[in-house]
Amino acid sequence: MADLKALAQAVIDGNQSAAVEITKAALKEGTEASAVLHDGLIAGMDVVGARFKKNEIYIPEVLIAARAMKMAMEVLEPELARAGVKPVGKFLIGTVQGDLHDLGKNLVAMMLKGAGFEVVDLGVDVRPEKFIERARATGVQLIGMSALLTTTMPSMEKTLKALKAAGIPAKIMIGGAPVTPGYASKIGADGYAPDAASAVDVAKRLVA
Ligand code: B1M
Repeated sequence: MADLKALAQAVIDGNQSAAVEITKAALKEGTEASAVLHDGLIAGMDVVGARFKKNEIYIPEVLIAARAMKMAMEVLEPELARAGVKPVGKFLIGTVQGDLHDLGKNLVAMMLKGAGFEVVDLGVDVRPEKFIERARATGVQLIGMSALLTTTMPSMEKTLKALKAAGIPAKIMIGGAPVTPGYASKIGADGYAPDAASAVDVAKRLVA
């Protein structure tokens, strides 16, 4: 039986090799990829976030934990994506300008792939011009923006306005810890989701 508590602890400790090995072992013995994700990796990162908030740990520890989670997520991604059959839509995603947080955005991208979306990931610190250029080049139906800082939320509004001004027809959805449904409607986004699982529901609704 896979020890997902040990996996959470590996993330907390920033132990990359343990995080990868436990993830591989759990998948090999048939543990659901979503359980590995939620009960192992996200559970560990939640503890890291709470400790960081209380100043019990600092940025280097958080970064090391985030790297461990990222390495394990690379192992998990094909399994999460396996459920997808044919693309139900094309989705362009990125973390907005000024913001370097990508774990949540990567999870959203993975879940979308798992749900059958073709995902174009622009990475982090994405300028509005880059969103416009890639949206034009790929002809996506949906664009997703992620922000984890209150100071980078205005980049969402700036990007959204730039996309509209450039005549990009794609629907736009936003998310990230500080983002609220109220903010989404205030800036005129077509959708908002609080987490990766509901992001899939919102995306499906927007392409329906
Ligand atoms: Co930063 N950081 N960080 N950080 N960091 C937060 C966000 C913070 C809340 C910590 C705190 O103070 N308690 C705080 C922001 C405060 C605020 O503005 N409200 C903060 C700060 C201040 C900073 C720095 C400014 C610190 C500094 O340098 N003084 C700095 C900024 C750098 C920058 O971006 N320019 C910084 C740096 C970093 C690290 C590099 C060390 C690292 C990021 C590593 C990486 O991402 N590769 C980091 C981390 C890891 C965190 C915490 C601890 C964890 C974030 C995370 O990955 N969560 C975070 C504290 C916390 O959240 N408890 C914190 C796990 C992830 C799975 O959840 O990203 O929320 P999340 O994604 C969720 C949902 O939000 C949603 O679905 C995801 C999955 O369910 N979602 C979407 C996300 N995007 C979506 C898009 C959608 C839909 C849903 O549609 C398109």
